[in-house]
Amino acid sequence: MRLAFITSNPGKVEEAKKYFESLGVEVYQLRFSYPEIQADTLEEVAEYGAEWLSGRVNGPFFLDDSGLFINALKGFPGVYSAYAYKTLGMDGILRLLEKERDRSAYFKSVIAYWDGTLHLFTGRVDGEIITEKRGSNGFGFDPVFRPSGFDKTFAEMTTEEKNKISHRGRALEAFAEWLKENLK
Ligand code: ITT
Repeated sequence: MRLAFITSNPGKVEEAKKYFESLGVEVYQLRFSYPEIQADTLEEVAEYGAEWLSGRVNGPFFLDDSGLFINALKGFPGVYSAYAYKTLGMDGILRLLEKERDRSAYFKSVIAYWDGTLHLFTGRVDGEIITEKRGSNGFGFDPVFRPSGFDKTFAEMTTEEKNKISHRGRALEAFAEWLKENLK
């Protein structure tokens, strides 16, 4: 089986490819820009994007909308993570947290799969924003996020290690379980 992943982010594709490799499913990147609406939740953004694409893309596809939610910043950047990454960057986020004692945060990922109807799968991982960047793997905010119970940041992990515990890995797991059940 081949699955189209609609995204502009090669880092996300790498993770999904690695995850599905062992299950015999081939994931490929399809670049097709779609509107990311301003909304309060990742679910709404993912749902709108998938519905919009459904009339324009042939065959089944999935997309992933994700974000970093920092508790001391009341959940910011959250749904604005891509924008915050481009504008503030990791250094800007570290500066915002300079005087904060509570550095807890979580990543959340929502996968929307379209096969004629819409299916949503979510995953979350808790952790903290460390005080300086560490590691060079992964993408986005990985160098400043250390998942709870681990000494390494996501950027110090291999894709396989990150996939086992990450928000996206968990959403992919739920998606894969569903596929196994429904494609019998
Ligand atoms: P597409 O929308 O084209 O898929 P994107 O990078 O713009 O790609 P999002 O709109 O979902 O993706 O934005 C999420 C942002 O949150 C992303 O740009 C990263 O900065 C950050 N992010 C999401 N998942 C992450 C992860 O696993 N590790 C590090 N940063 C992540």
